[in-house]
Amino acid sequence: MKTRAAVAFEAKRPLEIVELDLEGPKAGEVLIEIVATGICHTDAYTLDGLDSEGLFPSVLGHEGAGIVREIGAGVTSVAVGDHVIPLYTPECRECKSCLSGKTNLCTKIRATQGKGLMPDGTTRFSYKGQPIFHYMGCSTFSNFTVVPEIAVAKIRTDAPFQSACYVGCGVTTGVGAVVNTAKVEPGANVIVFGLGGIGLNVIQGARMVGADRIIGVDLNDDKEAWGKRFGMTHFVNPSKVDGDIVQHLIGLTDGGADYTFDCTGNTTVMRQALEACHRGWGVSVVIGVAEAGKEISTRPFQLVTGRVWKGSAFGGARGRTDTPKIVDWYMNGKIEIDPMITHVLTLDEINRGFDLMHAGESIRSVVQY
Ligand code: NAD
Ligand code: AHE
Ligand code: ZN
Repeated sequence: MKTRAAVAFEAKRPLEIVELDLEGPKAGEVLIEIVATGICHTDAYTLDGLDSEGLFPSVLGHEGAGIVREIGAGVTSVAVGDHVIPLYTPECRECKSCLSGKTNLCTKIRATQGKGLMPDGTTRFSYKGQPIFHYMGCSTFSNFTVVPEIAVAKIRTDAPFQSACYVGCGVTTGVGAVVNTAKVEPGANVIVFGLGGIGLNVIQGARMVGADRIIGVDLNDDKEAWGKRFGMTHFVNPSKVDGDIVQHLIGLTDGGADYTFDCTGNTTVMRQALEACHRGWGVSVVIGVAEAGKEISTRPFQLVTGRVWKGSAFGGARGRTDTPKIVDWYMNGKIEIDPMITHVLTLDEINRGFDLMHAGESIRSVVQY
């Protein structure tokens, strides 16, 4: 079949809207009509050539929602007509990682997914006879996409696609990092670095679990109002602090935060986030994705004295099990999504979504097909 898609032919070049050829689903695969997709900073990072796993030409996009249009042989967990979210973190429920109960990082198809291929080692997309790579196992910047069954979460049919797509990455990543990874408890002090599409979801997750002080840190003053809208109690712009930002934050939290979250991808900020944690028990969670070649560092004494440095992918959420529950939380009013969707674009306008993100003018842009 044919599908309209925004293709990343090369790094650092705008996406091109073209018609691709798409092979139907093979055994264990599902054809999804994507109805809406968000644009996450990770898509921009890959397009900018900063991802060591980045492949071109490819169809980017990993934050989508849509409808199952066809299933391959042997598919049993979803049916034609189901409303679904494609998952960049699948859940096979039989690999060592899934069975461990200790991680959401299913390993069943990670090797081929990282090479831009389906589990059988081939790609379903092509353009003028040349293969086009998949991206993060999702490729939601195409109106139709094929994904493995273990990477499909079935969601309720009354959830609007425009909001549900954000659960495919940003909402789950931010809220999940609070609930699953850090396990923030009521009354805790929290610092969130970077108040974009992820950081604001960390803030609303912290509010949901009853955190006390929720401090937001961002270089962009416009983010103060955004943070307050979702539960932030204090805002700090590091460029306006006299002296050391870490000491300033430690002063605001009576010796350091119980939990800090990096949502910037900047390795200097990651270090500040760790060092702004309370001696003895503070936990710092790295969510931001750093560019290829970057490394983090701190004095080991920071860890010897009880701070814990950890990371979170997809908010520690088990894709097929937890994603439908997060959609329920949204539908039941436990969390908000709609106000964060600042721009709704057509596929032809997708490059504007990247421009808005880089200019700090959007929280989430969503492409509606
Ligand atoms: P975004 O562009 O919407 O937001 C980033 C925010 O960080 C902006 O408000 C920006 O002003 C702020 N910022 C940038 N540099 C800063 C600095 N030095 N100090 C303070 N604030 C700074 O991006 P997003 O979509 O929210 O994504 C945030 C990060 O999370 C990215 O690195 C993205 O790749 C990553 N991410 C990780 C996961 C995961 O599973 N771990 C999932 C989604 C996104
Ligand atoms: N491919 C990069 C790392 C990219 C990365 O860390 N991706 C996150 C999701 S970001 C979503 O917006 C993730 O879940 N990683 C786990 C995984 O298995 O990819 C690199 O550095 O090579
Ligand atoms: Zn993402």
